[in-house]
Amino acid sequence: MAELSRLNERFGIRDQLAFSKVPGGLVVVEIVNSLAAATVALQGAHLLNWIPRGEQPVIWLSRDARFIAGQSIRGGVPVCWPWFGPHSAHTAYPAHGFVRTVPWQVCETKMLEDGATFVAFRLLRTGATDVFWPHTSVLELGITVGATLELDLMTRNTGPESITIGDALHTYFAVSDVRHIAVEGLEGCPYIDKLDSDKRKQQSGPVTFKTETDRIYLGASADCLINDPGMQRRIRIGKRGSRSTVVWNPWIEKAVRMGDMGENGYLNMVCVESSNAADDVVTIAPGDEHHLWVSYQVESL
Ligand code: TA6
Repeated sequence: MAELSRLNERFGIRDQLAFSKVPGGLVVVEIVNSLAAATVALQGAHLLNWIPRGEQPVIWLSRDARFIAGQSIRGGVPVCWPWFGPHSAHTAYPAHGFVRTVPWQVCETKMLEDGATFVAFRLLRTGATDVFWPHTSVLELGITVGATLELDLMTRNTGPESITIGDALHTYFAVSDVRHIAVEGLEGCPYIDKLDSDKRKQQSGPVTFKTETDRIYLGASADCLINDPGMQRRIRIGKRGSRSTVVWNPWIEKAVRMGDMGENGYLNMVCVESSNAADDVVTIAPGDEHHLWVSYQVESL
């Protein structure tokens, strides 16, 4: 309780931003302003939902998501850092890095002039995190909740040597029916097919979904559009500081094996992940910083 009162006293914004606990005990920050509503868990600085006013939810969260300390939450926007996918050398290390299952601290909250709300989180460095990442660096995530949602993942290298990172905003978007959507913006891009022995292929036309899909698009810096006729909308994904885009849907069998996707949950989500993965990892010189920035916006079809 003391933690919540301390957070609300220091960072709360009357009628706009407040801290609470969800069943399972994780602390979340809930934001409601004139433009939108959102919830973020302090574990992993993990955005769980975003609903622009007058719109259907844009971010998908599994009905069977578990909110347990130390476990990743199915849905929302998990932050993958400082590697994407399996670790290249240590097979026992967690997939997608370690920061999505550890606590972050709140470092700033503010109301913006246009009515949006800003909240910033910083990764809490501990002995446990040093095991996975023995470098001195600062990791922060800034989130702006408004009619547009913006996320800015900042890595600052405060150490004496260059560091190389892979990162991703592993966003689960809500869709009416994944079998009837199309993702534009990746036409002509090379990709690694994770379901076909990492074979390298080239995208022709928009991406559509008829089966399990798991691809890393390389050198993909353009905006993407998720066209969803069933919801009569498209979601525009703008980005900077990201050279890869990962596209994923587990389909039926993998979803059942995962156990936390919810019945037929795979039909209502698609991951389009702005990232720096595989060939596109980023090297940051001492004193420098890197920003992986995204913006999400809903447009009518
Ligand atoms: O981003 C796609 C992916 O790498 C898939 O291979 C799939 O495993 C997914 O991430 C989910 O990973 P998770 O570790 O959250 O179960």
